[in-house]
Amino acid sequence: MSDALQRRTRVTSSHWGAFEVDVEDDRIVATRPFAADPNPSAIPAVLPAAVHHRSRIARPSIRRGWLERRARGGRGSEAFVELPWDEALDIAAAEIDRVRRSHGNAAIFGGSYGWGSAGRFHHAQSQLHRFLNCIGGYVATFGSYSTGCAQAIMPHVFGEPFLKLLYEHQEGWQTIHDHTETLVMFGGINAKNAQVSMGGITEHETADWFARFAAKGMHCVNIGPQRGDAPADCAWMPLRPASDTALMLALAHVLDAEGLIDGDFLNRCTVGFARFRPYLTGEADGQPKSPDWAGPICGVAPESIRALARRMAATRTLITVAWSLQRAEHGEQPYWMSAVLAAMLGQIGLPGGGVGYGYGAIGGVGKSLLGLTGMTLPQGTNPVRRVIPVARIGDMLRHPGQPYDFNGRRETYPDIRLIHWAGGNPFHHHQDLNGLHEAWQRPETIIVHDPWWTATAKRADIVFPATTPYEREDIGRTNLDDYLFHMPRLIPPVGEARDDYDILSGLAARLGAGPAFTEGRDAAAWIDRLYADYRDRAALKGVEVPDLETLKARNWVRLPIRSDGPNRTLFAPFREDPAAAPLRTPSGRIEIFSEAVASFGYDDCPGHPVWLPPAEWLGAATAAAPLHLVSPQPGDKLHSQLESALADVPGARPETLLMHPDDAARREIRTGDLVRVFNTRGACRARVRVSDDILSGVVALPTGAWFGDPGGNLDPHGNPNVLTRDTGTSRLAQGCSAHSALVEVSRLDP
Ligand SMILES: Nc1nc2c(c(=O)[nH]1)N[C@H]1C(S)=C(S)[C@@H](COP(=O)(O)OP(=O)(O)OC[C@H]3O[C@@H](n4cnc5c(=O)[nH]c(N)nc54)[C@H](O)[C@@H]3O)O[C@H]1N2
Ligand SMILES: Nc1nc2c(c(=O)[nH]1)N[C@H]1C(S)=C(S)[C@@H](COP(=O)(O)OP(=O)(O)OC[C@H]3O[C@@H](n4cnc5c(=O)[nH]c(N)nc54)[C@H](O)[C@@H]3O)O[C@H]1N2
Ligand SMILES: [Mo]
Repeated sequence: MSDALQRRTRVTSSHWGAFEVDVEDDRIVATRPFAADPNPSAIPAVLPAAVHHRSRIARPSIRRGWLERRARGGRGSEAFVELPWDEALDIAAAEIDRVRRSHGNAAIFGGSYGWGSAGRFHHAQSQLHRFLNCIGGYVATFGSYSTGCAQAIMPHVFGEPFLKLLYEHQEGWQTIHDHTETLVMFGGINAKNAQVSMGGITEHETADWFARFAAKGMHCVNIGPQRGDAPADCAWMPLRPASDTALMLALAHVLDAEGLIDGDFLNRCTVGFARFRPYLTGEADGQPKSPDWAGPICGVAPESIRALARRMAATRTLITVAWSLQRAEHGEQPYWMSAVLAAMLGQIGLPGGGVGYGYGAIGGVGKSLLGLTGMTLPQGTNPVRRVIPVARIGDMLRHPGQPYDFNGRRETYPDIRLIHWAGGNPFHHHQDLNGLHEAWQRPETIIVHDPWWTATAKRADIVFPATTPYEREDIGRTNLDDYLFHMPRLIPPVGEARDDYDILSGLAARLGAGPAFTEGRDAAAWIDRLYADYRDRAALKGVEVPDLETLKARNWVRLPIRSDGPNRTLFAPFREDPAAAPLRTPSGRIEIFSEAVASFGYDDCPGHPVWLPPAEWLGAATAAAPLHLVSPQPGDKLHSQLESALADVPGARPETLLMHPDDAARREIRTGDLVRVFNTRGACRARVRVSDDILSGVVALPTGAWFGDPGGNLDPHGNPNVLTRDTGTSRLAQGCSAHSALVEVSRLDP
């Protein structure tokens, strides 16, 4: 700390970690790793170029057709007119007012999903939600693209909100290191993804833990389509995407057939095994879910399944499940089934045993920290009580007033006239972007704040240039990390950019909600208030946090909130005495069969986990679309952020498509070749890397390239979401199904 003080190092924090920043003449000129980070991410290297990039939005801009005639068509193709701030704010406020008066606030969509800034106060989505609540409310969203499916199904199984399960109750790395003998990783545990954590991650430690696991001789198995999803010294069991549930059922079948089930645990701590077992054995439908059955579905030898099941029963085993498995059609099933499999093994509640979700998905999972809450902008209450599942936005725009199912309820889509988005990029993150582009033409008005001319900003009517975190002061902290940052304002706003807070204050004032929104505070006064609240809460937990002036002088501090020793084990008290420490499920126990889920009557999510093939996977491959596309997170950035500057690196775009040598040879494709990746929904370019690190029949194209041309044309940059299917995971969860798509690939002549 004193070191940082003497060097006057200017450090800032971000979703991909802390880093040092050099500033000269009001420009960011270089970034360097943060000294205390054992494995710093390379993502910030491109930041100086991105912050000052020509793709920054310079001034408030309004689409010409909308400005002149309120024309709806033309989003994404028409030119913009730049206006002075006051004029643009007047126009936007008048339009918001018109819509709320003539159609009510339920005609305003403010879900605004996305990973805007890591700073606590200038969190764009929180700012927007507070603003919209102050002016009468908005249509909100449930869940995330990350874990929306799990957020709906897992409370039926474990009785806890999924995020609480994730962040407050999972085994720490130290406990895993000390107790786990077999680590079975569905979808791997990916150091590339662990670079990132929402709100920040200062010490990147996932890779080091795996080195220690290897040194200890822990048996680690990565089950999935890509070898690279886990560190190189882990065993790899290649598996066809979307077939995990079949494999888990077969493992369960072996446990059952060979007498390896923990009957005492099932009796004491679960309900419904007797209703599930006839399905497992085949008594119910004539099909035993045996390794011989699962083998061809999964592309795994039945003998390997038997061997793994026996090892899992004989050793302390932790099953981990990547979030990607539920970002797929029927993603409910592998999540539920993983809990059933762990229950049958009977190690839930023992240190280093049971099941965990999302290790490696973000770097914060697995860190054992004392949770310190607070420092979130109060959002008020939303008078409009309408919420759609977050990934159903395209469906909502296409089907106003139409019914849909969600988690046991029959709901109706609102009729959206105005969309207001800050801190997200739906034309990066949503599925079937050509379909979204069509649906996006329907609302009367679209308002977007972003620092850059993203594909979403280009498809808006009113565009407000937002500052980046480097152009404003903030506090960086998350309860998944043990550091606290003062994020200094490093440079003045680029162009005429304003903070989201200032933009929304300007709109609120014009809509008669100025005092309600600002409470008379400027940004600095809000930061003071949020910080003081955080300090008070920390003090209640016995943690001393420096005052704000001290933090400003120091730039950052490490908080004494690590609990690296043996930590509390998920479900240990429940395991000990389920009657005394019941779960919050209807039965108080883990639900292998859920009466609640069964009562919904959904054939795509019945009362216990089942194997359900998705519409698109290798088992349904066709001559026109024979390859399964997975679209993982990119290793060199966060989603679509910093993309404009990365795309300037020679040879960086289009994105790289990973392809197996057999699939490449059949198509006369070699490493470095440009290809067309296509299906009936769209097409994009990509550059191929041929490698046997991917299962034959599967191709991987990371997300994050900016979406170029709409329509059936060729997206030039390689955005996989021109190919993905816009469908809910099931009627129960309605989550994002990004990983369920079939495609074909052909060589493009140079
Ligand atoms: N095919 C496929 N698609 C996927 C996924 C997948 O696995 N496969 N994964 C999904 C998942 S899990 C996620 S989380 C989403 C991510 O999707 P998004 O979160 O929408 O992606 P980002 O690129 O992070 O978008 C953040 C936007 O906020 C802007 N921004 C940054 N700071 C600020 C600020 O201070 N103010 C304002 N106004 N704007 C700011 C950035 O410039 C950027 O445009 O993608 C989803 N899409
Ligand atoms: N560097 C970087 N890190 C990130 C992000 C980023 O943009 N950049 N985004 C962050 C966000 S928002 C999120 S939500 C997390 C996402 O974390 P995850 O959901 O865990 O990550 P993905 O990269 O989507 O997928 C991980 C791997 O799952 C495998 N997979 C796909 N389908 C299946 C399947 O059916 N079965 C099995 N067994 N495996 C399958 C693929 O091979 C893929 O590489 O990552 C976070 N981390
Ligand atoms: Mo995510």
